[in-house]
Amino acid sequence: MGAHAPGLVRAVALVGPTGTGKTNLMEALLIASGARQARAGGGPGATVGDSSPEARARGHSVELNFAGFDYMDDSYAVIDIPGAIDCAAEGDFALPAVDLAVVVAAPDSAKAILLQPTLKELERLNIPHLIFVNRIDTAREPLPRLLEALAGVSERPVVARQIPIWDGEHVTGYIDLALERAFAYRDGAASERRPLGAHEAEEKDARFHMLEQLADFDDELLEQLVGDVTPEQELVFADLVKELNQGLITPVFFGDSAKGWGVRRLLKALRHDAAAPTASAERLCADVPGVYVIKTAYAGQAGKLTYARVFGGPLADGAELTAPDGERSRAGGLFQVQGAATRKIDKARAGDVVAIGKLEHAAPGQYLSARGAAASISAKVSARTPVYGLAIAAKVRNDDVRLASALAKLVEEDPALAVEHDADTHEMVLTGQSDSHLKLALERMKRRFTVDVATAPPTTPYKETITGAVTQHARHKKQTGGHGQFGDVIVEIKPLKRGEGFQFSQRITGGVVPKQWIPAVEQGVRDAMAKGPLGFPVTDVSVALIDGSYHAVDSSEMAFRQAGRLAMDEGLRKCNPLLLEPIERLKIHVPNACTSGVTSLLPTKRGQVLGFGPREGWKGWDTVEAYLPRSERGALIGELRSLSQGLGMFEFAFDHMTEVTGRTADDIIKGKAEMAHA
Ligand SMILES: Nc1nc2c(ncn2[C@@H]2O[C@H](COP(=O)(O)OP(=O)(O)O)[C@@H](O)[C@H]2O)c(=O)[nH]1
Ligand SMILES: [Mg+2]
Repeated sequence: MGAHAPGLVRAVALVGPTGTGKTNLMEALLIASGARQARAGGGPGATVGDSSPEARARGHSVELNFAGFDYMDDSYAVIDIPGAIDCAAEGDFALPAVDLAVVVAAPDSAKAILLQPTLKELERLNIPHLIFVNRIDTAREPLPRLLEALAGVSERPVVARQIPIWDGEHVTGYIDLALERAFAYRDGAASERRPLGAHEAEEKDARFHMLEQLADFDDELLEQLVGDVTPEQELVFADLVKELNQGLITPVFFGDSAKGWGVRRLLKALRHDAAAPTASAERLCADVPGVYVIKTAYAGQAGKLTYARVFGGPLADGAELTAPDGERSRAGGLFQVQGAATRKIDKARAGDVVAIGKLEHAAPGQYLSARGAAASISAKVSARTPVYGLAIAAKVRNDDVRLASALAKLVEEDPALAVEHDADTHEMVLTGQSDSHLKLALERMKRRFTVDVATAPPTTPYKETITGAVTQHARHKKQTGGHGQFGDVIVEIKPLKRGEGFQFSQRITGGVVPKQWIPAVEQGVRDAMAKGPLGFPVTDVSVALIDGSYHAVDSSEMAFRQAGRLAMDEGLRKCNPLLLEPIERLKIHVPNACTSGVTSLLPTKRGQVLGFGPREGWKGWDTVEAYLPRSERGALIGELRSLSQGLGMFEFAFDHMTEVTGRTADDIIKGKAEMAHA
């Protein structure tokens, strides 16, 4: 990058679905601003973004790309946010930092729905955003249809600031509705002004519609329109800027990043329309100087790097920053980031997005205060439900400790990852957004921390119970040399209602089992319930100790525990054991065109649809409520996404255990027995 421009430093996010050309648009902005030379070829590896081995291997972005450029008097920090679900959390934490988001869309009304999750999040966070319809050279449908589709997925009115000019089947230029000027696109260069000519009537209509939309939020403009007064150009521009930044409208621009069409026009929109960083600081309620943390990463030799945006004043290398919990750490190096390249700097300007070295106390979404006392901000990034899990274990046993430390770093870097230790199955389960999300994380871990892991679908925590009752006698008796062992009990074993768990009681009279050993009997009973006759933990059983006997010398705690265990081992087998499986209650959210796909998918997975209706707060979406066996959830997210253009999502919670019988039960029991012998 060249010398710093003297003006504002603004941060802009490029967001939207995968493949709409965000990374390409970042490149085009860098080229159009003169920060970078145009390159022949293109594709992954040729752009500033997507330089990591993981991104290159996949041919699309899998992490945030950072770059910056100067344009006219101002500077811009651009964050290219990938659309893939595999790195969704990174984007979640980046959005609150920016002054403006450019939602990059395909020129296809059928794909407009893909923008909805992004638009919802921008609306929720109240971040000013515009839509850039990219690849306009491939557009084949009339503008009104596209605009209608965009309006269908945006809570705010979408306002076309331009209309495309068609030459037969192809778009060759645009009319700027604010300036009332026509332009012909030129590859890699500024567009060329043309006379409005035959487009005049069309322009007048479209402009009038734009003014009507603006007038919905401006009485002065409304009066002028009603009174047939031609509004001052100044007023129109002022309204466009104000209504964008107040979150009242979402303007729409067109272009083609690969050809460089409309990119200079977009630069001008950033310059004229994007709010100053002070507005974002206000939105975040960041009223002390400091930095908003976008992302943290462990970068080999360099150690921990914190990507953050500077607010409220410049930040010098060595500055002390206070985390929300009051912990302090010092900036150990400041870096300007341009894709894979970093350049050391002494000072970051207010508004800059920089990488900060060795900040021990920093996590995504935090605001670190440069003023000593901890500060808090208003942005609440919502956590993503971990919808997919894999059981993991180090391939080499000696790697266990290194695996734990590598996982801790992975989880810190990617807030959508979590590691759970399943108390029932004793497995370590890595959870996240999808199979590819977890594979990506493990691939990174292998490359950066050289820890290799084996993965498997997580084991379902089945249980078993009984349907019959029995009164069981058991005696543990051993005579080995001097001291013997003697414990003798009679227990009543009965089934409980589903979900009641375990109850133990005793009705011992006359001290036939001495009081001090009754807890040992209960312990023995519990020991046996850890693994019942079918091989699973036993639940929903009541056990009463009703009788027994002891030996003055040989009885002991150990002996009674053993007797309790024996009684259960023998007794449970006589009570018609029954397999139980966990059932979860799901809320599945999909665009309503996919609702019937979901309701017919669920029964094929032994699921039970409880009902469906409109999703709260999401126009055009439904929420399907259902019961689904836990064991079927692993495959659900993949199938759900494939029937919903990747948009489907769900929440789940354990609901109840239910009986499994027949073939399904036989297979599960056989599988467990084979595992035990393996
Ligand atoms: N024809 C055309 N191709 C584009 C355009 N923008 C991006 N592409 C291509 O579309 C593919 C995906 O672009 P990319 O920038 O990686 O998309 P992203 O997933 O949004 O970052 C790449 O092969 C680009 O070269 C465009 O405006 N026109
Ligand atoms: Mg990309």
